[in-house]
Amino acid sequence: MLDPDNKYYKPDWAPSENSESFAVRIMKAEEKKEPSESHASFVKKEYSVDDYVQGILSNNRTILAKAITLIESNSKKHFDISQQVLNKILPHSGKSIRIGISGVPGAGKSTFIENFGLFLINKGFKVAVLTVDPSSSITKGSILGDKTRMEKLSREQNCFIRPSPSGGALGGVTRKTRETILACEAAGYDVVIVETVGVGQNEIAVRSMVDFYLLILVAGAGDELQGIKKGVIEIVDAIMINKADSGNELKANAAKSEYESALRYQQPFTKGWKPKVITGSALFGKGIEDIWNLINDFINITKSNNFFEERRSAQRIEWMLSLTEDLLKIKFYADEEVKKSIQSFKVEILNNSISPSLAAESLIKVFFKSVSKTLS
Ligand SMILES: Nc1nc2c(ncn2[C@@H]2O[C@H](COP(=O)(O)OP(=O)(O)OP(=O)(O)O)[C@@H](O)[C@H]2O)c(=O)[nH]1
Ligand SMILES: [Mg+2]
Repeated sequence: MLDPDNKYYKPDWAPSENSESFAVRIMKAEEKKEPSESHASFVKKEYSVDDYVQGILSNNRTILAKAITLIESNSKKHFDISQQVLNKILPHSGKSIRIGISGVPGAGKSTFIENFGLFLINKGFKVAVLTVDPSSSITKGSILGDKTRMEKLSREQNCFIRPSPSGGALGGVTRKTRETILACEAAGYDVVIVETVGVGQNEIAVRSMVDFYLLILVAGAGDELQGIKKGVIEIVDAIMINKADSGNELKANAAKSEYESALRYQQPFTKGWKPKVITGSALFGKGIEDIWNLINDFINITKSNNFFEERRSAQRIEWMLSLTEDLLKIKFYADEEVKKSIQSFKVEILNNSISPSLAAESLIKVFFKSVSKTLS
């Protein structure tokens, strides 16, 4: 039988006899399907604040992802909704272990996170991975696209992977990542990993939102500090010398000793904890368990000396202050009176008829006056 599934039919003009040998067949068109109820509601539905809150708390991944999209949005309306959602989920956040991971491009961060994440999932944990691309404000995130591949991990039900988009409005990537951490925690993720490429400023930002900070380096990549600013070594809790495999073990061990002695002479960043250096191979799964044991020791020590909570509290306060600064800046530059004055001061400065300091002070006065007018 030519067409057991009845998928094809003969055209009207086909000869009625000898039909099996006639070469032309027409495939039946698929019946047009209406979008299913759930699909339609996914596309169209506007969720209320409570829908978001309930969805997040019950770990509905679709709603969690949509809530993060709101957090990431630069629109004022989305920002307002996301803040209401965050306020409601705040009491349910904070229960995860937050781990920051930095390292130069190609050090093996993603490979490590994939194997480490799978290791944690096997232990029964739920893992969220947020990847921060510092260059995204310049490249609009294009670099990240093909660098976030953690294929095996992303297929796991108990894993949630989310790249952070470019900066934009208030607080930029930092605000978005911090708030995304809170949403993931409220959804029940036990370990939240924040990956960032090491280019200086970002390590400090990531350090300010995590409990444990791991730097991944590779031995024998020329300069021992590999473009990692020296200051970064001062904020680490552990360094993993990666790619200690395929004949690279000796170099890795030498690098380990070097970093150990560098760390010996510096003030530990975390009270009661001496930063550790280990060698490993993210690709072959070496050192994964060591890092997890180390993190557990770290959590035990910092919880028993209270530093864990102290640091989290300090991070929250610091966060409020830095947002206030950002907010002031945004409002300042958006003020019409300020905009006009900046233009006229520019001319005066170029004419040397006012000093930059005096102009700056005057601008602040213009701003305050304008604000008090709008308030009265
Ligand atoms: N031999 C060896 N290769 C590794 C190891 N870890 C990662 N690699 C390889 O190094 C390359 C870069 O690894 P990634 O995990 O993408 O590195 P990354 O630090 O996330 O890189 P960026 O996201 O670009 O900053 C890939 O080809 C990996 O297969 C390792 O332990 N040993
Ligand atoms: Mg990566």
